[in-house]
Amino acid sequence: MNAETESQDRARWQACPGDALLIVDVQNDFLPGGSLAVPQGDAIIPILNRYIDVFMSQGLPVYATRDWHPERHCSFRAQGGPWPPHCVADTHGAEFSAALTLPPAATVISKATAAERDAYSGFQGTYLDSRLRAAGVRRLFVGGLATDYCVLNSVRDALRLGYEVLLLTDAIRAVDVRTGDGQRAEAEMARLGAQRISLDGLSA
Ligand code: VGL
Ligand code: ZN
Repeated sequence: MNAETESQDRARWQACPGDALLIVDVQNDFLPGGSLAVPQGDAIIPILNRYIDVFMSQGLPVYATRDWHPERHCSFRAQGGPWPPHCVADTHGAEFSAALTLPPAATVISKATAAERDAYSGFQGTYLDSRLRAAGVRRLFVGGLATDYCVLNSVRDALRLGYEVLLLTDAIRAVDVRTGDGQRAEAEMARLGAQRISLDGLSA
C-alpha cells in the first residue's frame, strides 16, 4: 500500500443520521471451510462487529445481504457457471457466520434467488434501494465479501444510485481468482467515488 492510500484509509469519520452499515455476504460458504472460501475472510468478522457496535449504539440501521441460491443455480459449474455450489438457500453454508453479531433489527436482503440469473450486487433484483430510501439513508458504509465480486458490484450500484459510499478497507477480502483482482476492484471503487476508511479513523 502506498503512503497516499494509507493516509486515505485513516481519514477521520463519524456515523450520523442518514448513514447505514451494509454488510455484504458474510456467509459460511465464503469463510474458511466453506465451499467458496475467501482467503482470510474470517479476519473481517471482529472488525465488522465493531462497526456494528458503532451503528447500533447510535441507533443507526444495519443491512446485511446474503447470496441465496436455489440448488441448481446457473452460477454453479454443473450448470455451466464459474463457481462450485455455494450459499444454497436454507443450508448451513448460506447462513451468516455465527461469529458475526448481526443485531436482530438488521434488515436482511437475499439476492440471486432465481435459478436462471446471477446477481453480484445487493441492489440487483432486490428491495435494498427502496428500503434504504424509505429509511432516509444517504450514505453507506460497506464491508464484507468478496471485494472483487459482491462488494464491488454493490458499491458500483450504490454510487450509480446516488449514495455516498465509505468503503471499509479493513473489513473486506477478495477471492482473487486472478492475482490483483481485489486491488483492482478497490482502485475502481475509489475511482468511482468511494471513500476509503478504516476503524482507526473513527472519531471519539
Ligand atoms: C460472490 C461469487 C459467487 C460474492 C457470490 O458474494 O462475492 N462471489 N457468488
Ligand atoms: Zn453466488
